[in-house]
Amino acid sequence: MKQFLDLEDISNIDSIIKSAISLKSNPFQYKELGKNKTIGLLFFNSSLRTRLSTQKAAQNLGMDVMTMNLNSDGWGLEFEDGSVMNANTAEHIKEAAAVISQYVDIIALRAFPTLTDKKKDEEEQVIKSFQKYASVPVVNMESATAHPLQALTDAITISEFKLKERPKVVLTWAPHPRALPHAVPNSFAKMMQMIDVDFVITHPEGYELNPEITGNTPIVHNQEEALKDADFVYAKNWSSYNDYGQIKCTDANWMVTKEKLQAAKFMHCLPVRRNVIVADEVLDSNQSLVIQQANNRTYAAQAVLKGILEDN
Ligand code: SN0
Repeated sequence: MKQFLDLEDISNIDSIIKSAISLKSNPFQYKELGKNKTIGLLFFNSSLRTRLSTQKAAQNLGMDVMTMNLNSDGWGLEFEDGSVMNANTAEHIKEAAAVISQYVDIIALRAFPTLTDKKKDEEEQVIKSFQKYASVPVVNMESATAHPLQALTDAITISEFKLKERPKVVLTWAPHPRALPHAVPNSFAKMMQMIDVDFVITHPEGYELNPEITGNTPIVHNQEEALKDADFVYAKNWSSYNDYGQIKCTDANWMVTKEKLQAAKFMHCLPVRRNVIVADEVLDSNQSLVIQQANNRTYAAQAVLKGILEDN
């Protein structure tokens, strides 16, 4: 694997899932692979799982890790070409990416969307600029429109817990007090179309995701109907895509409850707002997979970093 900007960088989904599961059973088998190599984890936004699991994944491969919160600790970065930098930005991405590339062998990056400027968010300016001006591979730790490490984690988790060859997986929108990105549902929807599952999306009207991403996936506006006979229910809030970044629905009836879940397993990428997205009774039951899912973040990242170390 040359880089990991999005799911398209995975050449064989089954083999990377197998690789992650093998790493999970024997995490230190490639401890020599990353010896004397360094990964730089660069964050423009908050993180708990991504930061710790990617660090752990790199350490399991014998790598050294440097982490920096670019927003709070770095210079204000300029991304526009040719700009006259006489305002708030002190350093251009051209220098920053070239300099960081001399200190690390892999750059991993988190940069959330503005949720106000759709065109800019879809251009993926931050991660694309790092890719353009860095001389080392770039890994996406959640960009404006994609969270491929989470989606790989989710595919691993479904393959571990499925009880039938082709389980029914439902992605349900759920309420949230803040406007959230589309990255997680985008990547989850893309991934579910790459593996063998019966995939359905349910959300209130006005919450259609980018149709280029959802493709032929059935979209059902009646949540109860969508959840019928589900094996896995994946809850996630996202803001409106068409009315970009707006909150169109606050209907608490979209929260996932035990009654709605029936026999299905519950999944969420975390962090999750209890009793807003999902009821305590679900998270506190053995139908919830959220903790096991978070554990798989390490092995998804480790499989990706192993692939990058091997091919660079
Ligand atoms: C992020 C998101 O993309 O939805 C990260 C998920 C991995 N989630 C949030 O920003 C939630 C923040 C909140 O206030 O609950």
